[in-house]
Amino acid sequence: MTDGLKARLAVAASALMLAGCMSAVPQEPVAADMSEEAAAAPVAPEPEVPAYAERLPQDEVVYFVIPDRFENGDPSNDTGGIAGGKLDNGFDPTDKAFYHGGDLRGLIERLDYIQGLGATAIWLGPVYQNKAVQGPPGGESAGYHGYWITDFTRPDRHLGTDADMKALADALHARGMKLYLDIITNHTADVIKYRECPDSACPYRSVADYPYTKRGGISGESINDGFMGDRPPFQTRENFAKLTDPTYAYTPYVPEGEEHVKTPDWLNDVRYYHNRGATTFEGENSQYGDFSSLDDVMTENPEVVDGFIDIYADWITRYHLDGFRIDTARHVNPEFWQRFNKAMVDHAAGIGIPHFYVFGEVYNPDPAMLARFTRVDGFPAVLDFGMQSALFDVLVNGEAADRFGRLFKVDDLYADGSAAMAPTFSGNHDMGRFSGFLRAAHPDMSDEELAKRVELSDAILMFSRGAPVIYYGDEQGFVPDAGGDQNAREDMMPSQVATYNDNDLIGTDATTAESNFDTDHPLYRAIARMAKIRAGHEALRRGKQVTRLAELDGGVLAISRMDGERGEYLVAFNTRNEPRRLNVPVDARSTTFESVAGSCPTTAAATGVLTLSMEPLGWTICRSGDWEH
Ligand SMILES: [Ca+2]
Ligand SMILES: [Ca+2]
Ligand SMILES: [Ca+2]
Ligand SMILES: [Ca+2]
Repeated sequence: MTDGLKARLAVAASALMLAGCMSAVPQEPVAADMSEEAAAAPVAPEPEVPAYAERLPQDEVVYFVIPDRFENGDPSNDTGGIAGGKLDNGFDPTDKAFYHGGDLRGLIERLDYIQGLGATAIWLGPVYQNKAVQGPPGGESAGYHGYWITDFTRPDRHLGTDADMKALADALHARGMKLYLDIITNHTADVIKYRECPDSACPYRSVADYPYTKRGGISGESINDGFMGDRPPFQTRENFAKLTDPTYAYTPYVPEGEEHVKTPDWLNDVRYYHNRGATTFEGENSQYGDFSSLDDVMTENPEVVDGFIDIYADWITRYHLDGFRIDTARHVNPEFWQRFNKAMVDHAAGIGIPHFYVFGEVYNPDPAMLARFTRVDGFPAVLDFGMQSALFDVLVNGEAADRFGRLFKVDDLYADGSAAMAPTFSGNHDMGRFSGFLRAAHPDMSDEELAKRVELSDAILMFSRGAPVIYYGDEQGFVPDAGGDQNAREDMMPSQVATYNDNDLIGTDATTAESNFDTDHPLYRAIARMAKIRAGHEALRRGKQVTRLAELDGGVLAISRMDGERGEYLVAFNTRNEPRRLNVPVDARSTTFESVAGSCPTTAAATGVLTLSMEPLGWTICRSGDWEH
């Protein structure tokens, strides 16, 4: 709250200063010695940068929301303006696979709640117009999640209008909060079908067995004469102009009546898609295959790259967005990202967004695989699936704290500064919630222990390197059924889904059948307290991280966040159920300490040693006295 107020005051102050400068301009005498050339050069006005935009990505606490599942601010848009029933408009609040009525107006109404949690940025699930319902007869589900886009240029009418989107962005910025939008370039909705298998997924047909220059296989008739393939150095307009016949692997077509269902219109041309059949998420097909029949875009084509740059730069311009979370990043070629990511960051910088945050979803726990996307594909950051995996191994599976030690040791694999601003998380809308992992692995675990372990997972996210992401509902103790995906996309507003409403939530007698915006929930309060500590100490957000102790057999992890040359914050986590008293290495200059959270001795036990007493599943932050120079 205080930060928000400060940011608002700062925005107001900078606006006043700008107004002052502008009125002063006419009286400004032109320097006599200024060369003619310099005097004639047009002065590009520096875009005004509001105070919130000066914060670094690692300063934020990010709150991830799926808008359909949050709050219904406008029941009149529940069917998205589409007539008919559930299979037409996708609305059925009793079915976890369909729209539930949440929208952008509802989200605006709940910003006090989100800001009160200590969140400083929202990661908003995709808001673009989706194909309302997809799937074979009997297996239909809806685009409530937003990942089945038809119109990339406007919000889905289930969620609201362009004006609602603007109102949300403005409301967040007025509070000094940032808005990150989930974007997709890998695929569109499932519109394109193949003649060979119109009602089911066609198996993948590879580039070598079904080359672009032969129809339907290596011995087929010659087509696309002179096309040199989709790889560098042939990713040129001239080369792709020769790819005119899309029947190299299958015979793709757009069903009648859907010829112009996608916007912008270029997306309706089947030549801009790979059309090679279904992905199994491995090898070549990971890049070229269709993800659940979603039309996989030919992102190697420079026209496609330009098209997506135009689409998403326009969103930045219209809503002054602060970042993008990029879906399915690993299913798109690196050359696409190299151009696209730079274009987004440059475009944002040009309109006064100096730290535009692009973070990719690379669904892989291996830090080496994650890091390559920061080094090769040009992602400023990637979602830290490695951290998620370590949290799981230690807090769910009981592995030793050294699991974290090994994780942090390879932070240097990432491009410079990227690990420091990686978005970290304990669960998500795809894999499920951390509470659910704990409950599934330990059905008999007490409510109290479950709550403590969830809180500890949040503490590790909050106080170690990176920007913590809280998945909406975690702070209300939601515990989803196993399986992730739809099971972990519960409603914050009163739910009508039976399989949600029978869940036993942590720290409350409430169920998801009620409205769950409880600012007294113990997990909400715990996260708010941590976020406040984080906001109040710059080193806990930006400080270089040093691993002090990551026990080989035990459960204690201790790290220092260095406060420049002034001192350090020793942060320790006890991931096991036993209390501990132990010696932890610290900087030799840190001789005195004070507690920021938990119990801290006031002096070092010996030069460079702090003796800590830790509660079971507790966490402690001890700040050193200022070093003498
Ligand atoms: Ca609604
Ligand atoms: Ca398709
Ligand atoms: Ca792809
Ligand atoms: Ca259930």
